[in-house]
Amino acid sequence: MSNPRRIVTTEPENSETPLDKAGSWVTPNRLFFVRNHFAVPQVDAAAWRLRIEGCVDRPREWSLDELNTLPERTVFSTMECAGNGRSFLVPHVHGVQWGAGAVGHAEWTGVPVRLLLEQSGLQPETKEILFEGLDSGRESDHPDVLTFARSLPLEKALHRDTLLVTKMNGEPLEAIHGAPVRLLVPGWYGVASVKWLGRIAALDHSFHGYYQSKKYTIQQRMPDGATKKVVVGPMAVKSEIIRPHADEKLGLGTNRIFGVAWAGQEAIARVEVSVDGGKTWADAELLGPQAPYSWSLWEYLWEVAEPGAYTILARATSAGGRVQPGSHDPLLGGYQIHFSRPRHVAVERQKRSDDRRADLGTLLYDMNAFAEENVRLALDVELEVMEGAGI
Ligand SMILES: Nc1nc2c(c(=O)[nH]1)N[C@H]1C(S)=C(S)[C@@H](COP(=O)(O)O)O[C@H]1N2
Ligand SMILES: [Mo]
Repeated sequence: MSNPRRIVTTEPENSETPLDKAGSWVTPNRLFFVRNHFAVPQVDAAAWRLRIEGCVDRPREWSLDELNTLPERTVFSTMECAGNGRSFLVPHVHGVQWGAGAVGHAEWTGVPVRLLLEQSGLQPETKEILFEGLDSGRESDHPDVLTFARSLPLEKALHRDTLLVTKMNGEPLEAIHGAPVRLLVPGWYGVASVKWLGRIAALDHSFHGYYQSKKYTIQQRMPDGATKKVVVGPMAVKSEIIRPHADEKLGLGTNRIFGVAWAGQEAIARVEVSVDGGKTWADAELLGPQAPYSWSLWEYLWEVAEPGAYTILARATSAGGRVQPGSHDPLLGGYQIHFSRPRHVAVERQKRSDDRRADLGTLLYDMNAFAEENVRLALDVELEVMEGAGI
């Protein structure tokens, strides 16, 4: 079957979710974007072992069968690459030239990392947890062969929603997304969610590997005006317009503006739309679940009486009150590109033949079923019981 994703580079594959075709709350696996630094490693699931070492009383290795005896948990979470949208930056910034589609939303299932760390006897001096993938290769600005490795602050690593994922959208995790086991760090930029995990180490110091000192860092402005280099972590608040498409020709009357919005560890509280380039704003309607980690779908029914050229903008606000900015902060470099990007459309006098509201039902794809199941709540209860049993 041909690859339905939008290819950005072929070796290794870096490809985007075709957002214009995937207007559903959950992004199907075959459409979910791929971000690889190196070739996909060949991993034999039967021979695979996950080593836990460092500041622990009982270092050990886990096989897949052993891991599968521990209680699982399911989390819905949006994953976005920190470089998503880089191709829209002016001036040009070096790196993979992502359009808007290095983002997706999925149902992730796996064992909380915390259960393994607790079994290993974490020592009190532990500061960070290091996660290392089984892929390796070279970068042009580094002399040695590199592995893909990232650390997390202890608190985030021990959060019950930080998972060793084996299923994505209820299906076995695919090789390209990190099989047999990848990390999911919900609400954080995708770079934290290390694929093809081979090793976890408890560290009594902070880790400064290539992918969190040379790459995936931003400058942060301090209260005294100075700047400091920090590692990209939690995702910013952002919205993306899915319809109308760029340069789409619309007719007079009701036009549906539709999109997604996400705010990392927070839920989305509000999305506003402007059809006059940012002079005036009106509230969009949020559709379906608004939950921490998950993106929300939104729509705005736009009544247009006058033909002409229009500039549409969307602006998201998180539950905690963070507001999507109107421009890219240069201190962020080629990462965390979350400003409201104008979408230019033309409205013409003649009536359109298709009805853009008719497909709303299919766009909402099983969303109500997910909300009714209330999967996350059910799993909360289950984990509590297991923890009480001393796991
Ligand atoms: N081992 C390993 N893990 C990795 C990467 C990688 O290249 N190697 N890429 C990271 C980045 S930058 C992102 S955005 C996500 C993408 O996950 P996906 O390819 O499943 O969408 O994986 C992360 N985990
Ligand atoms: Mo990424």
